[in-house]
Amino acid sequence: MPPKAAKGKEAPAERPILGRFSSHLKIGIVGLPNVGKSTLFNTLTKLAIPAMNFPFCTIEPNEARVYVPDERFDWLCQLFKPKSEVAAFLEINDIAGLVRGANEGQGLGNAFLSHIRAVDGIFHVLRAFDDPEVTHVEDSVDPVRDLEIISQELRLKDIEFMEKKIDDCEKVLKRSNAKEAKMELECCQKVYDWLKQEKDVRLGDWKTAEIEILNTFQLLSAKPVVYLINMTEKDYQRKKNKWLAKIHAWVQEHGGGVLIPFSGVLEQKLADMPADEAAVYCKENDLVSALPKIIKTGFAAINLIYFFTAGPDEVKCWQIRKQSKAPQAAGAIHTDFERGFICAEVMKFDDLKELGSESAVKAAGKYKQEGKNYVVQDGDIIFFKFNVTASGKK
Ligand SMILES: Nc1nc2c(ncn2[C@@H]2O[C@H](COP(=O)(O)OP(=O)(O)OP(=O)(O)O)[C@@H](O)[C@H]2O)c(=O)[nH]1
Ligand SMILES: [Mg+2]
Repeated sequence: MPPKAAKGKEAPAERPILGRFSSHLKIGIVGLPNVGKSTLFNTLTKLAIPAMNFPFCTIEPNEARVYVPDERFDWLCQLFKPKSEVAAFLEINDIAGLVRGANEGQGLGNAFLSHIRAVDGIFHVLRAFDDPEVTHVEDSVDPVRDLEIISQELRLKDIEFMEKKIDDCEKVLKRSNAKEAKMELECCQKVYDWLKQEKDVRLGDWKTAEIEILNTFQLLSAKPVVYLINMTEKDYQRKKNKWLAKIHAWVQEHGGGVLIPFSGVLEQKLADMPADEAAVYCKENDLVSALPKIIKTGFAAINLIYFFTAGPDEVKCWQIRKQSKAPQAAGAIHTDFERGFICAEVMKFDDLKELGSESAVKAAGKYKQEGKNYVVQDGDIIFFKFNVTASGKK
């Protein structure tokens, strides 16, 4: 048996996450032209109707912030009836359709690919609906072929990027024999070979040092993907579509991932109805909008979580990256909180819900003081203690 970890020592740190180190992350809607990307994006943004209690904020015509629905947040707001309520949000970008050959500049080509580079995760929209009225760039509906096209385009662009990087590293090495440059070259070659085997960077088992190098590249095939399957309302309602099993098999063969069926037409219809009418329509037809699931899944896919601060003044979701430790999480509120961090007082949402009040949680011994190595968990309710005088302020 391995020796017991000394008291106060934490388990070995998890490997860093592939992707930008930031809590301002976004997800992009990607797919072939005419598969329903903008329809999906527009229905998401239409949820701004205040009556639906689902506000959003448009940044650019093709960028929106959509609030993340969360029953825990709603429950906390009910409990504290705060003056201010701040939910978590997901930033979504609608990206123009990609075509075969984009990596060589076809269609919007490089501009398109640079838009993908700027996001942290991908909603890959697949067309699984037949409609002779809606043209298909590849002339027939075949989402499995489309999966191949898109994933290949992204990898080809990464290969091109890695070729340049390898070139750069070799140039640097000619001038000096720096250890870092050598390490970077080795890593680049490894990634390049991986891509050449038609594998996405996201699926590699990279070492910590390699991930640190990879995170400076923003490779397209390194980004997490959620597959959204656009089908007719009828197929969505009966949960059957002839492509589903094939798409599922393809995704499993390519490293796995989350698949979410939805119907663009249905979501559009619901978004165009008054909220009460939409609710009746869903009930009568035994339907549930897929949008909340899409938003929640996208948020988690780009490695974001949030913790709550909750009281009569404000109930707020603070977005942080998964694996953040308590001082970093405190820094999301204010840099002073991070600098002068003393401890985090943490309640688990489920405990508060079960016991009903903070004092009951305390009485049950479930109100915990956590130190600087505590890894914050999604849904933690936290009160930070910090020493402001450390920063020279009162
Ligand atoms: N029948 C049917 N048509 C749809 C569905 N979703 C979108 N469409 C139609 O398909 C066409 C293209 O939809 P968009 O949402 O603009 O497609 P897009 O993927 O954004 O296309 P690009 O921006 O050109 O890449 C429009 O005429 C939509 O009305 C769907 O679920 N079923
Ligand atoms: Mg579009």
